Amino acid sequence: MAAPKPISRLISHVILDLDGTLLNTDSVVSKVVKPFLVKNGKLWDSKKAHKLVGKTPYEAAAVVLEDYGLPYSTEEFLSMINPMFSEQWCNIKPLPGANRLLKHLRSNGVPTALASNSPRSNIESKISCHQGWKESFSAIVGGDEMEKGKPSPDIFLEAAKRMNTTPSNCLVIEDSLPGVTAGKAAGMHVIAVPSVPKKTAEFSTADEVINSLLDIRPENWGLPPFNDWVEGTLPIEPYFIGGPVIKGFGRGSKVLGIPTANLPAENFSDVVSEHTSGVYFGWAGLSTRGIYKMVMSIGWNPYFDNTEKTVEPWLLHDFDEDFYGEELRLAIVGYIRPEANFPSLESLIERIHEDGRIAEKALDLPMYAKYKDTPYLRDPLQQGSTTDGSQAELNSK
Ligand code: ADP
Ligand code: RBF
Ligand code: MG
Repeated sequence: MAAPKPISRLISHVILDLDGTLLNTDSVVSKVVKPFLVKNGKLWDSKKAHKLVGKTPYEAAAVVLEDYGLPYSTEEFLSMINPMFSEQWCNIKPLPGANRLLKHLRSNGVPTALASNSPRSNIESKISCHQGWKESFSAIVGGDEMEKGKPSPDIFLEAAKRMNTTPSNCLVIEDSLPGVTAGKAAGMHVIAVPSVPKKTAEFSTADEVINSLLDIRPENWGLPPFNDWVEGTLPIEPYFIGGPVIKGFGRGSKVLGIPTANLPAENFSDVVSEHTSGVYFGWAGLSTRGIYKMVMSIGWNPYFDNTEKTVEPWLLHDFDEDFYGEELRLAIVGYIRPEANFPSLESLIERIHEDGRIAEKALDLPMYAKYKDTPYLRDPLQQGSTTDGSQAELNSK
């Protein structure tokens, strides 16, 4: 990740975007638009979805109509689709790190505003589904309150005004290009958290580009640091995935000397897409062998520039043989760092070994060690994947 540019950091106020920054709205967009298209004899193309990021609902609707050649006016289309969206507001999940960030800003008394291209009433509905969110914002500005939405700076300028501060004191956190453009045009500091993978180069106007909210370092901006990192690791809400070990790219052992037991990501694509790419660790259960410490990457392996998001667990144990086809269960309990590119293969290998040492040590801490006994890891009969521990325990009974 690019280091923040050296600028004077006198940040006292934070302004957050909502959709794609705090909330995983994209998953609901496809849930609503997909069936609508099917009804109209069209097929949803997930590769076109990125075009909707950062747009006002009106602009996004116009793009869909044009892309799929639908015979409606933008107004007609919106009036048909808006009720379907309203039903989904509370199904939109917070992105990884969103709750943590809001809690942190709130408990440290950092005034925080929400500035979104969405209409004010939609914003209110969406945030009302999440405990503590409404109280986290000292100002909320919606797209319908201003003449021009992002990329115009107006929404951000208004947010600063309502917090009684000046733009140069404000740090904007945004996932979209129009949002980053708006923040810079407002004279603010901007962190980009692109929600479209592998497009970081387009965000060069931002002061910093990070992979997910988990990677924010508030102290870089003169704000109070997070204090939940433990020995180079960040505890996460554990999640559980598993399946038969499949063939990967055939380069883990050969090219890196680090075998990774690949899992079929399509079996739990919802779980994998919900979690940001990065290096994580936890426990691995192999049905006939036992439970082992594990460190893994989830993502596109920037060094190799893969086109598919893969799950690559390295079990921290020397095995005498391969175990393709065997059932592998993972309990993922903590985060180490974002995926990165490296100047050389040697530096990538060195970094992965460092990740291994961090995981090895951290997993002895009681807060992580306790998950070694999760029944899900041991039970060879339990199929599929779950996202939370209680469910995993229920299923394995
Ligand atoms: P592939 O590209 O097919 O995943 P790798 O070179 O990454 O091939 O090797 C992974 C395979 O090596 C695993 O599927 C597993 O059968 C075996 N293996 C042996 N030791 C380990 C280990 N410590 N961690 C992960 N996989 C291991
Ligand atoms: N690949 C990258 O391109 N960048 C990374 O930062 C990265 N980190 C990894 C961390 C761990 C703990 C492991 C096990 C793998 C990592 N890899 C990373 C993935 C590696 O490139 C992948 O396992 C091989 O490409 C094998 O397919
Ligand atoms: Mg592999």
